[in-house]
Amino acid sequence: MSEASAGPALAIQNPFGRTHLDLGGAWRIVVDPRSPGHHPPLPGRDIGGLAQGREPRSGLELVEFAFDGGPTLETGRDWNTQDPRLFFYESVIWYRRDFIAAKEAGRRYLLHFGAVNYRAEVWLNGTFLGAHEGGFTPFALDATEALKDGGNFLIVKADARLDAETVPTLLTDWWNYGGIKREVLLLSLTDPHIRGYWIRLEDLASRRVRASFTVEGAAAGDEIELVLPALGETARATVDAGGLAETVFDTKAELWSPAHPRLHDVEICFKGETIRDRIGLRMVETRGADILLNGAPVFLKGISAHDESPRHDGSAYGQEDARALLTLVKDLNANFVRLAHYPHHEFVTRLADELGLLVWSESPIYWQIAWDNPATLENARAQVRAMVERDRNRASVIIWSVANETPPTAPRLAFLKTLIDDVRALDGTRLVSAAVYGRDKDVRQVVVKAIRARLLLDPSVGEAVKVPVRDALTAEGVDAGDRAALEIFARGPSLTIDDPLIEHLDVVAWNEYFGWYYAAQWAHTVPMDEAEMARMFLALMRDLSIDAAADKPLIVTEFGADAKAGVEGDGETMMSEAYQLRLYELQLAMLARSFKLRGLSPWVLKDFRSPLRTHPLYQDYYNRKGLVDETGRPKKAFAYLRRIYALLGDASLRSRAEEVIATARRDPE
Ligand code: GCB
Repeated sequence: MSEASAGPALAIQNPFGRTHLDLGGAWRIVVDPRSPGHHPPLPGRDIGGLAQGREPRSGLELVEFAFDGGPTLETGRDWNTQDPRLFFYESVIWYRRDFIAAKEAGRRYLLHFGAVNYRAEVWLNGTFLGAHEGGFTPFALDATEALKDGGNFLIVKADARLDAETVPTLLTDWWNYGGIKREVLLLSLTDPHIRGYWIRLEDLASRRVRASFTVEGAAAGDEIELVLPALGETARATVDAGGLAETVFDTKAELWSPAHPRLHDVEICFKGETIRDRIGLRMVETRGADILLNGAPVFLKGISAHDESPRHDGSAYGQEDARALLTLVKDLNANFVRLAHYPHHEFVTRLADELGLLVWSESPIYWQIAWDNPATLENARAQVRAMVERDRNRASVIIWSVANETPPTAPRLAFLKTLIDDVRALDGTRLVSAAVYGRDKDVRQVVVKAIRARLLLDPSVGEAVKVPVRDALTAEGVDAGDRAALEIFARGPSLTIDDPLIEHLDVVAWNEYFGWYYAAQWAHTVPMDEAEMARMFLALMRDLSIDAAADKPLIVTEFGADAKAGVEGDGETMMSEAYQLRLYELQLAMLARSFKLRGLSPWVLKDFRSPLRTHPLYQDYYNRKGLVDETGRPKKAFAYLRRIYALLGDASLRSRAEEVIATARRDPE
């Protein structure tokens, strides 16, 4: 098969639930910063490069690369944290694994990859099987032809290079961990076999369940059996000519919820083989500004988290890391976790099902993307599709998010609208969202106007400040002499999220940085230094309220402050735990005034690696907005949020506003 005609990279449902050979562990590698292995730099000569695993036939054949004698790396993990020389490495590494397979006639063999960041090309025994782009979602390549009964060699070129056209681009506030980061499994399947299935509650009152299957290979007329053994329920579906099968049945099964995360064992029987899974049944909808879970309003007490573990440096891997991360979330008394900014491992969403956590799952469409490039759109669509298809069976996942903090331009709207339509077509049973940053211009108009009005109304402020402030207001068309108008701006400013994208979302999600970035960002708009502006911002938060320009639920998906664990200070010392705590108190008091607020997921659970955070004393390549440090040690704000979430129980922040505010005041600094 030529490289151009290699088949599409289709994922397969529940790879661990299939007969498989685990190809994880140590693989031989070649670190290849300029990629000569693929295209030997000698014109007119082709010895097959690294991909073909070609050995020289005599001592007079020039070969300048080889796996043998070279180092190894563990797969299923990033490369950056396995060798200090690779910490900042963002280019190509070739991986090779030799293995023995027992190939049976009549079966189909797929190579499944949990995730390779960012681009993967795969050869089995010198045959090119296919390529995949996107560092956080699974793909599977057909290996039936190329696989040998006996010894095999598998070669993967992992390329972590990002650019302006990739998804995401090079500019992210997280580490671009490279490599074969998740599992590699050789799946042995019947022919035909079930590639995907989706079992979900369709009607709450009747407990009607719909189960859909996609079958690969000719199978029209064949029967699939779906069994819930504990309930003694069996449903049957017949495969049609297109390889699809569907069945609908009423069940006695109990519903899933955070309070009762009831999962049901299911068995899917086809061609003499059984796939086992554990499925929760629940309904999520919105009504006005409410999010309803199984018909009842739910308030999302959440936290955002990157896919890193408190157990070690680097990106998370394995069941233990998933447990460590979600244990911290449970310790916080949260019922909701925002898995930012890309799909985390399937272990995480499966464990969230078990633990009863509601999940926001997000695509890596982040900040600036090549909105006008059709290839970038196709890439984004494939990544979103893979995210949805992988986790459609997880009861925990209630929100698909298509993007984070993207600029409100027309090309971006068209791009994201395509993705939103895709998500709705793939899964009409969940809510669709995207985190917006509130248009800077509008935030600035409201808050800077309020601050200017406050300055003019304050008798202790001198004319040297007031004159330019008056001029600025006049230039914006505000009568700076109208005291009543100034009081309105100053006393109860209200900020309305009106990004045009929200019209297309089920849930409006807003990332805001009051008390952190905004004062530095807008200090130049008033004749004051940044510290004065920061104080005014903190004071303003006590009065500000937040709204959304739609009758939809609003959740604040980010706010936060960096704090280096153990750094002493007070409520006026940025980077200290005390400042972070103060910011959380002020934020919660502010958010408690919002009528539409139905949840929050502050930024962020744990300090995480970022190439943008270089301050040697406080950051050292960590974003320090974690409520716990990189080893999992809680900072002061962790205990505070934990107490608030306990206090809320099932109630909303607004309904307990007075107690929340009082708790903050009692809190020692
Ligand atoms: C944001 C981004 C997030 C950053 C965070 C920060 O708005 O969504 O990825 O890490 O701010 O710390 O600045």
